[in-house]
Order: sequence, then structure tokens, then C-alpha cells
Amino acid sequence: MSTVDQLAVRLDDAATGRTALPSSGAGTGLDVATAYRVQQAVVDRRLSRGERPVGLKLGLTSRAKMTQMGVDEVIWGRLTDAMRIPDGGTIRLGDHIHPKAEPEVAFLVEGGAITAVAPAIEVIDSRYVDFRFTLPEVIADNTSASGFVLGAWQPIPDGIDNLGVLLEVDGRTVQIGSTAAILGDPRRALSDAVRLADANGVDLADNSVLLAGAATAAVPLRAGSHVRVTVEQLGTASLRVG
Ligand code: OOG
Repeated sequence: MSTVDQLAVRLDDAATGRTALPSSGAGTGLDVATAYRVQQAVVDRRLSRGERPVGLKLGLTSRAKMTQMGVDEVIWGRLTDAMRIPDGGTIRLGDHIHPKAEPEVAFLVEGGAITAVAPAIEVIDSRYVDFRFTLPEVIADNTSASGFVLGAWQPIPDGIDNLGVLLEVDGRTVQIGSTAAILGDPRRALSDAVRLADANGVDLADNSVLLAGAATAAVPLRAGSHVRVTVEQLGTASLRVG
């Protein structure tokens, strides 16, 4: 088995078996291009189990996260239908390793253009111990993608580049931010996604969901919690942890 396939199997087994892998540090020997080939192989394993591709997500879209990882480029991952959590739906903590929630906005991409926007929650669940990974490792791990909730789709409001974002857990506000934290303007997610998808031979197909990246830091999820994201002018998206 090739190194790419071996790492893909380890990451896929970590996700399905809910056991985190140790980060092997900067010495994984992967470059970014090879890491994306591992990601493709990880997602191909999901598709071979019957999942369907439904879109893309961006990560490290905020200055803070880029600085933290020492990079100046966004990363991207793939979304499948099995990752979709209904708005107001419940996820089981036991189906995850150490999930966290991030408030985001999602775009609906049709004919190469953004046609609608929705408030969203991304659930990330690194397959590495303590969310400690190198840049190639997190790329290989499908940028920690685990689940996503979409609120109602709406037309793009004026001022989309600076809408207030709240993340509440059990009715308490735990993070406050702005869509400005997403690449300075979340609409930039589309040009970045198109460029990155092109460079990697991925088709950002019609009716694709594009998760634009986190507007605040992620918060760890606990059993019994109710998580709600509110984006000014767009409304809410929520989930419960069972
Ligand atoms: C990597 C991916 C995080 C984002 O929006 O920055 C992400 C991680 O922190 O696990 O999706």
C-alpha cells in the first residue's frame, strides 16, 4: 500500500473508531500537495461507503488561526451528505473524538456564483490527539471536518462583510465575532475555493455548499449542551449534543 493510502486508512480508522492519532510532528515528510492526495483518499473511503459529496469548507480563514499555524494560506476540505446535521438536530458525543463547534456562514454556489447565504455551525473533530497537528496533517485529515448545520438560506444582505456573530451554549454567549473575521469578507471564500478547487482538479459543482470558515474560536462540545449560532440579519442555526 502506498504511503498516501496508509495514512488515509489510519485517519479513516481513527474517525470510525473514535481514537485519536498522535501527531508525529513536523517530521511526517508530507508536503501540502501530498497531504491533499491523502485527504482525497480519506474522502474516497467515505464515498465508497455510499456517502455523496455536497460541497467544500475552508479552514484557517482568520488571521488568528493562520498566525497560530504559521501559514498565510487558507486550507480546504470536502463535505459529504453524511456530515449534514439537521438544524436543531442532535449529535452524539460518543460518535466523536473531541468535537468542537465554530460559528460560520455557508454559501450556496450555483453556476459559479453565490446565490444564497445561511448561518451555519461547523463541527470539527480532529483525528489527532488534542487537536495538535502540523499543516500537512490537518490537510490530510480533511481539515478536521466532521459535521455542519445550515440555518435557512437567504439572499445575500448588504453588509455581509461585517455582520455580528454570536455563539451561545445553553443560552450563555460564549463567543462574539463578526463575519469580517472570515478573510476580511466572507465572499472571498468563493474566489479562494474556486482557485483551490481548480488547482486540485476538484469541481465545485452546482448546488454546492461552501462553508466559509470560522468567525470566532471553536468551543468544545459537552454532552447535553445546546449550541446556537446567530448571525445578524441571517438568523440562527442550532444543534444539541446527546
Ligand atoms: C483546523 C480546521 C479549522 C477553521 O474554520 O479554521 C477550521 C482545526 O482547527 O482543527 O475549520
